[in-house]
Amino acid sequence: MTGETVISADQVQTYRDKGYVVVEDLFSAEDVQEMKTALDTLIEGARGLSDHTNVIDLEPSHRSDAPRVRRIKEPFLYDDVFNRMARHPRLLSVLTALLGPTCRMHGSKINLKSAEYGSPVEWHQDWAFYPHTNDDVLAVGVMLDDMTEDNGPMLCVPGSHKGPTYDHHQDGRFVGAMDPDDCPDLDKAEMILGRAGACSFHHVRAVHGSGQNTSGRDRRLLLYQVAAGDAWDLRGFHKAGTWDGYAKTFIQGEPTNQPRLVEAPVRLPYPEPLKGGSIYESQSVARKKYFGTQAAE
Ligand SMILES: O=C(O)CCC(=O)C(=O)O
Repeated sequence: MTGETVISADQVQTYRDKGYVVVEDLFSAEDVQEMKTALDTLIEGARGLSDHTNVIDLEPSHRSDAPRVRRIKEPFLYDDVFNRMARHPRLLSVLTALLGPTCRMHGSKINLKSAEYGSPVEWHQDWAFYPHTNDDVLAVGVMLDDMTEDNGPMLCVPGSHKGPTYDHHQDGRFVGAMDPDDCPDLDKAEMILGRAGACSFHHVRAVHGSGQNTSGRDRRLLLYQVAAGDAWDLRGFHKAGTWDGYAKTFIQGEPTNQPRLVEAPVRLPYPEPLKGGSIYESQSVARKKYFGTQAAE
């Protein structure tokens, strides 16, 4: 630990009240460049692909000779820089303030949201995907580019983390998106903005989404899903497989077999989605869309 204060008491209160907060300059320009270089290498794997893989999720307008990537899945498995950055002392200092001294990273992804065509993400709550025994669970959004008003910034509904868990099902199957008419407060959503190197922290129950990027500038966002060490995934070990695999997901502190339980409204993401692989694929079959999509050239 550096011992320095990375997040102020006011910012912690903002997170508690609104369900999200942005911390500027969490990563240095050198850190961001290192992550972008690793990302460029991962993206090269899309050339020649005709379908999504376990690593790469493709934009609808992708062509094998003109690759367009929507998401890199679990980047920390493929380049150690994403592991190191998840354990960066400045990030751990913020996670300690928001979640406590014991935390585990249970997932990670990079949403590319490329200039001119980067796909929208429909309104949802992460809690609908991975409910836990308590809701000290959040997503860190590491801004690899400036996130501005016009490049498809993340939008969050203030206070929604204290509200209901919305239905993310359609025709009895999990679809990974809410019916936008169910939430009366979408018009109160705020843009999550910041410079490259800033991080957003959004609560697992916060209602959020983002529009298409029709601007001329990329909006690459690395997301780390982090849970307090005593928050147990209600789906069980899930990807971790075994206790040893689970223990390896801890980025600070040690695992416990005595999870903390709190009262919170839960809906499980079952029956499984008709289309799996990524949130984009699951949401693609949702009939009611909120965010428009312009056909990409
Ligand atoms: O990239 C975004 O704007 C939204 C991210 C998100 O909510 C997700 O990928 O689950």
